[in-house]
Amino acid sequence: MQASFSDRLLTRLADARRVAVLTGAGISAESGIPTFRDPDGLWQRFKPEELANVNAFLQNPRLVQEWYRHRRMVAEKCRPNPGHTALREMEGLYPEFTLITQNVDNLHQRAGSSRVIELHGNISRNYCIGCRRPVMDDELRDIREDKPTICPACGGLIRPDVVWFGEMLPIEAFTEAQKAAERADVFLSIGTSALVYPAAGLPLEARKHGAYVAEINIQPSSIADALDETVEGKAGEVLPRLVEEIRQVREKGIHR
Ligand code: BJW
Repeated sequence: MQASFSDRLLTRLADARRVAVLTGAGISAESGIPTFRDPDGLWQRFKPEELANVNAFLQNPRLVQEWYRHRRMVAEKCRPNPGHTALREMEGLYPEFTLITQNVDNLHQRAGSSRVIELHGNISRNYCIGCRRPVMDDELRDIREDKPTICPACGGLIRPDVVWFGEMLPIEAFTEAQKAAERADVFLSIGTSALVYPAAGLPLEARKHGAYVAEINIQPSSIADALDETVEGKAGEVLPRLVEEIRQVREKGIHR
């Protein structure tokens, strides 16, 4: 069954000048990238405490590097889906449109979204924990199968440029995301379980500051009760229809 949009959501989106969007792993699920917490998600097979924190990395850098290398390869082979494309199109509908993502997979950028605020980093980048220098993939050619990858310049361990549990989010990115949430007329939270903070607090902040806040998810998230509405459905199906309907409402001047 196709999800339908409330009159309020369509009217608010048709009239809005400032729209902010937060995306999570669910938007990339239809591209073939597993989410974290769904039944077939990454955390069913690998525990976050084993792979997504700095102590795990220091204890077994080779395992963590290998896991991220594998995920990087998967992400590179996947393609943006109609959900990513619809958000790129949505950007053109508003004078102020802010796309905030928790995803590290680069798919919004590859879909052509012009500015993406990355809260949890990007799996395609690495840096050295010794000299903090960004390390490019082509510098990592001499990878030894049995040894952790180290910095060609200083010998420090190379880690993915992502945010693990217990680490601060990039301050500039988070500040921008907060500002966008506070200013938004409409805030959309898409494909996220809203379990991980501080990102999960953004829709709540937006609502506190007067935005109409809707989520798009295959099931209500952990914060659904605190939002204005949940549109149940797959992001890759719901978002293209939403963009189309916003255009129609505007063209016909129908404010239902
Ligand atoms: C579909 C769909 C389809 C499926 N269409 N939908 C306040 C309260 C409690 C705890 C804390 C708090 N503040 C901070 C914390 C601690 C912690 C935290 O939040 N813990 C909770 C888990 C309890 N947060 C942190 O540690 C953060 N740092 C921080 O706060 O710094 C300050 C500090 C410093 C020092 C000490 C203490 C504090 C950092 C969080 C970093 C998160 N990192 C990860 C890994 C990134 C790297 C990697 O990719 O490996 O980020 S964890 C993982 O979860 C990843 C994701 O970005 C993040 C969110 O997951 P997401 O995107 O929501 O995915 P899922 O799988 O959970 O959900 C998918 C959703 O999609 C589901 O709802 C589906 O239904 C839906 N879906 N298919 C639409 N087709």
